[in-house]
Amino acid sequence: MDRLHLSRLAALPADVARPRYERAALQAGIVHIGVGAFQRAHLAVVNEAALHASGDLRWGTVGVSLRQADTRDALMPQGGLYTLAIRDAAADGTAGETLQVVGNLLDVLVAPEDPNAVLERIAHAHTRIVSLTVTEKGYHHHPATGALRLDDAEIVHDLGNPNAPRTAIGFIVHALQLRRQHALPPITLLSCDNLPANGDTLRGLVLAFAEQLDPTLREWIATYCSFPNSMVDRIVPRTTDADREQVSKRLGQLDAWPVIGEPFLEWVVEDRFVSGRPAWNEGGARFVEQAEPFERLKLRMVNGSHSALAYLGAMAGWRTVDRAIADPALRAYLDALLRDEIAPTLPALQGLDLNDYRARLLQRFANPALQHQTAQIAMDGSQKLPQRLLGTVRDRLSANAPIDHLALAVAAWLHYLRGVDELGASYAIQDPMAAALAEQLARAEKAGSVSEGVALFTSFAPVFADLGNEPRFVAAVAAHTLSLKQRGVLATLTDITSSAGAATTATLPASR
Ligand code: CS2
Repeated sequence: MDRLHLSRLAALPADVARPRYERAALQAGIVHIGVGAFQRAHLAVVNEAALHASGDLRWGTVGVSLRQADTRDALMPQGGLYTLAIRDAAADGTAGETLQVVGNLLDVLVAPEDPNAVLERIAHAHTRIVSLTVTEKGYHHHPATGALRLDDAEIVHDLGNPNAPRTAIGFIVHALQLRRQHALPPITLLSCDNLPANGDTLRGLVLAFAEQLDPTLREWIATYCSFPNSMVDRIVPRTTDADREQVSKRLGQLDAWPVIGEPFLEWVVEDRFVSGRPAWNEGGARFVEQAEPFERLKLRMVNGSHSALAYLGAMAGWRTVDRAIADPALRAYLDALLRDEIAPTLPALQGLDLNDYRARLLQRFANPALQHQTAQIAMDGSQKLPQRLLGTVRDRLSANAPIDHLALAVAAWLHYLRGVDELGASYAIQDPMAAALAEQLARAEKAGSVSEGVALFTSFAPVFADLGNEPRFVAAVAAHTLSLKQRGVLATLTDITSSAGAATTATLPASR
């Protein structure tokens, strides 16, 4: 089979969408750090629509991989082209799929192979935006406070190695130094990760790093560069070999790394771009003055419930999100969590009906065509829980409101950290704090009672900060931890949903 390539676009089936702008004239105005499946299924597609609608060819993308060469090796033989497969299922269960070949990725740089090429690209005259999807742990910050971890080995390395940094923060700051030295215009640094106030957080980290190097550089960045906050939303499961085969078969050309996504897409961005921006509104992005309320909505509703589902689902032996949510007790629990404990902590947003948002979200999770693995969402819990669940817990505690469902999600994380599910299958804990968490868990398990153990575990400040001192929180997590240990996920879910009076849970949960 021929490889997907610009020279073969005309041979693609008629129903496959493809670039219609003059690809050869596209400049690289955007450098994207963390060119993984999410960026390719979200930002890049919105950017593609902007290119089609505006014809402004300044906005091609150069991707940067901070660790591995696999994306570059898969995509560059295809001239940077790849396919996005949008998958959904009709009411009768038959899966539907639409394909689009995306063309605005011009190059992929592999940072460890040639860090200087990355620095030069960011410090290039054509570069106007550096966007990031490096996941929560890619920021090397304290998850509970957002402060830069100056004791982090990679950050220490990057402070001392201006020509060969390893982290996104290191590359950005050293490259901004070059831009300043070369008297190039400032740029916009756009975080698109699932962090609260992601732009402000990135700004704080970049300035803290720059301060260590050169306070005048810090000043230059603070004065001239911008860091818009943004909310991104689209479920993008990891691509499998079966996906590669299926997409290539439909294309009639081999695509070594297509990406898969759901139909839903949201992007809300603060309109603060110091050197211009693409017409992303043409691809569905919404430019606003303040993104914080949208971020909070998304992190708490989508990601909070996603993590709760992932830990409970993984422990019960449900490997995919759609399988987990097909269980009536789990679905009733998530519904109640969203409606009764998360939604009341959110500010009113004009034009937004939280009931519709919740119903649509549960429908998104039920999409059987995505095969989104619970294990994928379960990873990196230490980096995710603070903004997904613990901020909500804090707000509920100060309002003296119930936290029972939220506490079950936290207990499910503890339960998951044991490393063996209820069917006896063991798995590795993937988390940058895995060693510290394992130590904390071992100490907790040696405690005299489950309550004392949970009190010990929740004293782990990098994740829980002050929450370990909240007796109501600790007691609620302990009660659920005990139930999960003794009776398992299904019985615990049935208890919580029936005690909350949820009418929908009269039926017994289906078998796994
Ligand atoms: C998920 C997110 O992997 C995870 O932790 O919760 O990637 C989620 O699918 C996206 O944020 C949805 O926009």
